[in-house]
Amino acid sequence: ESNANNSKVKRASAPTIDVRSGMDVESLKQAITEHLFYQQGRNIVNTSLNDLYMAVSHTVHDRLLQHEHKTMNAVFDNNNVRLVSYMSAEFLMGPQLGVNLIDLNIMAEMEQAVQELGFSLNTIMAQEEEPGLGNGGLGRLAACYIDSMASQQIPAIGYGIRYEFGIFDQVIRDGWQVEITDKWLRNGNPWESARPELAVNVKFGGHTESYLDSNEYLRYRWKPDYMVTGIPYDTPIMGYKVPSCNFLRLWKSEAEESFDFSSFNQGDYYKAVEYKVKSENISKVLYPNDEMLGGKKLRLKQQYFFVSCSLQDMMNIHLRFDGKPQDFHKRWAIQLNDTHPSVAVAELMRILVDEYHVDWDVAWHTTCSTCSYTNHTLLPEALEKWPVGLFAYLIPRVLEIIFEINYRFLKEVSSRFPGDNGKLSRMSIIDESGEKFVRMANLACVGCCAINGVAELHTELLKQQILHDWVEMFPERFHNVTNGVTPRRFVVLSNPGLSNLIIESIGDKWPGKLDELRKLEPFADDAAFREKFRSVKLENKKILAALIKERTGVVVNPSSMFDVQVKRIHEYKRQHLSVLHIIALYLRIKQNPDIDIVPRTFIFGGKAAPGYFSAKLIIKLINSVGDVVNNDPDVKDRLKVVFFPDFNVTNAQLIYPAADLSEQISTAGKEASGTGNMKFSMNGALTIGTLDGANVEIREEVGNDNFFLFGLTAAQVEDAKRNGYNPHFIYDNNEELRNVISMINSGRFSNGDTNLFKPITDNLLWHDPFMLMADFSLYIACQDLVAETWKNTAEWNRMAILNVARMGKFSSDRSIQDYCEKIWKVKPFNIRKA
Ligand code: B1N
Repeated sequence: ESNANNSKVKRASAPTIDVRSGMDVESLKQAITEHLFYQQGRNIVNTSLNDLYMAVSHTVHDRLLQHEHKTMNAVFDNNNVRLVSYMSAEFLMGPQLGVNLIDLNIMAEMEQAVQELGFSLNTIMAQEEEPGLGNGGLGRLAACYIDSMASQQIPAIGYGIRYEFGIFDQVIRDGWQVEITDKWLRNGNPWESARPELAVNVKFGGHTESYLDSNEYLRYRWKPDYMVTGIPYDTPIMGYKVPSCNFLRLWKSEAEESFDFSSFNQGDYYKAVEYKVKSENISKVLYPNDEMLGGKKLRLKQQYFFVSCSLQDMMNIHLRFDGKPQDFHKRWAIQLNDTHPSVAVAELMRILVDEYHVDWDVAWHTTCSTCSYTNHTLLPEALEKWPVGLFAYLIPRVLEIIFEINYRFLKEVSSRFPGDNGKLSRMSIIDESGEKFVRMANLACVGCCAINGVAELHTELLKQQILHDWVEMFPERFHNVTNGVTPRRFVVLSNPGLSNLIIESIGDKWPGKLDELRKLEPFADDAAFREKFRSVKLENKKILAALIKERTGVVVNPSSMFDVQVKRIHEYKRQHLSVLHIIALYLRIKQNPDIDIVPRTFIFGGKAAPGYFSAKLIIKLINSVGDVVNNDPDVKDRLKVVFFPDFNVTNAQLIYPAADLSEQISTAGKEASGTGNMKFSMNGALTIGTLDGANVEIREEVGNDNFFLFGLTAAQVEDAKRNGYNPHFIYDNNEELRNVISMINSGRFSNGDTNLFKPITDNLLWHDPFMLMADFSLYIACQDLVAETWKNTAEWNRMAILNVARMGKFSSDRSIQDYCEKIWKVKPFNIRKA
């Protein structure tokens, strides 16, 4: 859509088979050597691995562009197609080369091409710096969803921020987390194309004024202090074995040129430089807080910046293809990934009313019909709110529009619920209980035609708790869409052993149609199949064991049970509950060194928010317990504790396939969904978990007998809190628990320092907001059952195979189908038939 032409734009059609499109081994080899020479200035004999990685990736990128070009031509030429705009502050993409080869169905051809050039594809793929533009589940979900939208042939654009620095790299020094900046663009990014011709400007600061337009209508305009330019960078997103290719459009902030020059011309060079720095800072770095409010001014600037850029871009596309501004909703369905982009509701109103002079009521209908909102958390500390003063200072016109939306909305509330002042103050977009705040969730709920939670339990709790008033007002807006993950990345790419075994048994349709895995069920009772399944798992564990040795120095036994908890470090996720279990086992060994105990390797991984003291102390505790347990001769290597540093998508792809036991042990009612839980099961790990988030549905699918359940339910947790929960009482009455806590407090894991871990143990004994004490004995009993089951290898593998076979529901393809039917009302668009 780059030719700025006022009539319909046709792109020149791309050539079909040449050095940039051929998929056979010879064409690929030729393309790689050409890229190597003309782009990297290298020959095959003097190339570095990175230059070769770049040449291979450019070769693949060329082929993606052809598909993207054809898809977008077909979509935009059809005025009846509604596109999805998935707006997210985070896209945790992970490495691109492998999945693109799978989607294009040329993995084998590329392997051979690279081999004939004298290299190995695995080594080349390992060169890739992953784009870690997200914190955890929420950002990775966005990445799975754009993969599934392309695979389901849903025309879509992912809109976000091109952070120069993604989530920090984690290193462990002396057991503590240290954060290193993630310079992911250092060696260049072969997957993106800058599109400076599609740049847009975003206003900041200043004031607003009213004026009369030529028809004597009262209008408002915003006189900003300064403007920032957004430059889009596009990355093609290929569908799996279909010709559709969407793209991810990420915005980079730069100083607005003319502004810069005016300042420069006046001779104030330093002011111009300062302005340039201030502008570029907006897309500089991802905030590393997961479910914790930062409240930083720059974060609000990031949100408004990418939302405004994206909406302007969408409007430009809409108008270029003959749309009327008020028909925006017919062209676009916007999904707001949590409240981070929810300022879109007000910004779309501003664009329609101020820039295109659409009547308020018409504009409001357009806006509400365009936007939908997904909530991802019930934790109060994650609910975004911004001081009204900050809004007024940064985006004054947007605040005025929010006030107007709120004024009209509250009138509606009082006519529906006369005299209910509590409801009015709870539902108001403005929190006026103290210092005034703009509540972003309320803005989203007012301006969106659909609101959804991310797992059945989560949606129910959302309706009962934080959004109860909204259900009474707008019951038809509420939906559940249970999360999913893409089996292309998390099984086909990361677990080739298992994939090939499945293909041998039931064919190769399942990666695009995951319900097909049901056909594996009968194989669970087939001893020969179970043996192959076991040996695939063992190979994966050997690979991980080698990596653990390399990264941590710890030697682990691949035939021990790999008991894994990888996810962000957070008290509600209860990594420390697993630590209590480890110490309990250690104590059993110390009390009886000859005890018969199932050998286990405990593997932890995950990042803590840099300012989250307790989470960082939990990392230190894990490493400290590991130092003692791993080196105690009494243990005889039966227990090992490993903290795998820098858990990211790349490392995750090596960890899930090697897991035997998946720890999903959050306090019931706290984890909205979880998605790691799904990745583990798909790779044949058994879950030990609470009835929380999507665990509930996973257990429903795999069957109660194939899931290790323990712990209080969400309702029991609430009851216990209401009735005055007393963790110390539980401690007083459980000897094993007392011994575990005393061992920590004795300084045994801290070179005699009895204070180091006090903040953790004191919190557990006196507050325990996440109820570890209440669940401790249930967890230990369940872990004993896990160990008993492990002793029966045939039974364990039978259960694991059934887990794999019953994961169909958790493909992100199913989630996307749900969004299409329940929320977006869009259908697949077959570009071959278009
Ligand atoms: O979103 C995932 C869920 O599977 C997880 O259960 C949930 O914890 C996660 C502020 C968040 N909720 N909220 C966030 C991330 C970044 C940030 O700045 C909040 N992440 C989740 C996908 O639905």
